[in-house]
Amino acid sequence: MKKSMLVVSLGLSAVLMSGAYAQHGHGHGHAMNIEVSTEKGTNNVSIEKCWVRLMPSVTPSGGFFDIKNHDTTQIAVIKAIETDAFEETMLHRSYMKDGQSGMEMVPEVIVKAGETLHFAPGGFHAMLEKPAAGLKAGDKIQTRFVLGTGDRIPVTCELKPVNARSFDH
Ligand SMILES: [Cu+2]
Repeated sequence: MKKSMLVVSLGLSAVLMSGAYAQHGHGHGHAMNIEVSTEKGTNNVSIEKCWVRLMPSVTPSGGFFDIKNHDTTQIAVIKAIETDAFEETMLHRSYMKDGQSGMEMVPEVIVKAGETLHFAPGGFHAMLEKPAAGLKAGDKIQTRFVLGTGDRIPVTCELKPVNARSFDH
C-alpha cells in the first residue's frame, strides 16, 4: 500500500516537472557528446550586458551575457558561474532536434580566440535555481565567472521581468 502511494507521488512530481519545463520553453533532451578542454585558456576576458530573466522561484531563471575573449591567440574557457543570489547555477545549452526544443547541461563553454560569444534565449544560457528570498526585477546581483585558469571575474547582472527579451529590451 505504501509502495503504491510512493509511485503515485513520484508520477505526479514528474508531471509537474514537465509542466514547468514546457512553460519555460524547454524540454528534456538527450545529452550530446561533449568533450572537456584540456586547455586552461586566457584570463583576458570580459563579460558584458549580463541579465537574468527572473522567473517565479519554482521555475529556473535564465542568465544571459556576452563573453569577449580579448586574447587573439588563445581560447577562453568558462567553467561555472557563482552567485550568492541563487543556490544552484549551471551552464546550459538549448538546441532544436527533430523539431523539438531541448536543453542540456554543459561542463564548460569555449570562446574562440579574439571572438565574442553571445549567451541568449534559445542558445547558451546560465540556469539559475532557488533564488534568495526577496529578489525582484530591477535588482542587481553580484556574480563571479570561473575561468579555466581558476581565476574569477566579478560581474554585476541585472534582474529583468519574465517578458524581457534582451539586455536592452
Ligand atoms: Cu536551461
